[in-house]
Amino acid sequence: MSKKVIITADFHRGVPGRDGDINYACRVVREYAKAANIDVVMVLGDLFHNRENLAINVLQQAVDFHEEAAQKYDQRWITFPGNHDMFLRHSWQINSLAPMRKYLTYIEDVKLITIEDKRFWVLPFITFEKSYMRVLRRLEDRYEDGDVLLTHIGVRGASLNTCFLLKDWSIVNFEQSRFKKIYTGHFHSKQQLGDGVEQPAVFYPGSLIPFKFDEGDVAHGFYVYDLDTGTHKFVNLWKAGEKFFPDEKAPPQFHTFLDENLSDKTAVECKGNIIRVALQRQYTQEEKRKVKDQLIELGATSVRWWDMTQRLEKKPKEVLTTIQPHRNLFKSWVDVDKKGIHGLDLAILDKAHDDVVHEGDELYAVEESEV
Ligand SMILES: [Mn+2]
Repeated sequence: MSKKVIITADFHRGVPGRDGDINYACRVVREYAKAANIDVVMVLGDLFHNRENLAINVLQQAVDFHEEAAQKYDQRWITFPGNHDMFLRHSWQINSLAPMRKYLTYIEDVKLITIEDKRFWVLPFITFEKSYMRVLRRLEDRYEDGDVLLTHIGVRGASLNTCFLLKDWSIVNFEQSRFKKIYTGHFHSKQQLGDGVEQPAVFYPGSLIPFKFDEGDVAHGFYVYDLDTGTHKFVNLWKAGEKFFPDEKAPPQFHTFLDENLSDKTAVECKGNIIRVALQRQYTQEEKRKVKDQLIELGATSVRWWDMTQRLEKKPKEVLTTIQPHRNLFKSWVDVDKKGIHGLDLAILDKAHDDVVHEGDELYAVEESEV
């Protein structure tokens, strides 16, 4: 049997409201590796989400996970800084991976690693694209036939998101590169650039799970790379998850449905997922309610609206970096109503509280603008 490694990226531990989903996804990778006798997992940057601070629960969950992967599963997880792991824009010196170094192999600089005679160059994220290209050229002086590059960068021509298929304007490209195969993190939708014959092939495994509609409607998962053949296959996270954790709730997919296609939708696309409906005309509240009921009936966990009649450029909404969890939004009302004379129904208020907080968590989880 030939030797394999897993190549994955962009876990973004710490995205608000998604701790459970991210950990589920990581556990799927770990379980898959165990079942397939794979003992090396390479994470192409952005293990953590927040550049400035790391919540204690997020750090502990990551430590627990990787300690277990190392000790109980005997797996070696290797990672290096993506832009989200870097505290400083132009240095790898301070980053969120350093505290993890006892639990995973953390590569803090440009480095060559060899696994079973296969050579992988690691090139962490570099903010200035010109600098990135300079470092790449220098690194290529030491290129040997068959070397593979592992990195974290936005490559020219790659798709920033699935909804608009906007192309990246970056100057970073591998058209003249000596590397034939490049695996990179950063963009969250799985994609390939270049055919690997005429031009080098660049592969994005994509984020383990989607975090917003821009990353929805496409498969998410990881690559299983064969060290002997130099080829890989893609493993769909939800399919693998179903196999290893059949009783657990999987992370939601983000789907965008065009209003005219709603009648074709079934539970297969809706169940457990977050749905956005693109509206091509004005809808009454009553009509929206009916659409929402239909989708909820099919198992959607949340329904959003996207007004296509006003597709003007909107300013991106301000991104909040810290969100305080609310224990009870309506507590102050109840506190004031000491004698219970206003007929406040605690059960209804608690339900309302849960709905509002859930909605908020999802909204802010999907509006982080930095990739
Ligand atoms: Mn990134």
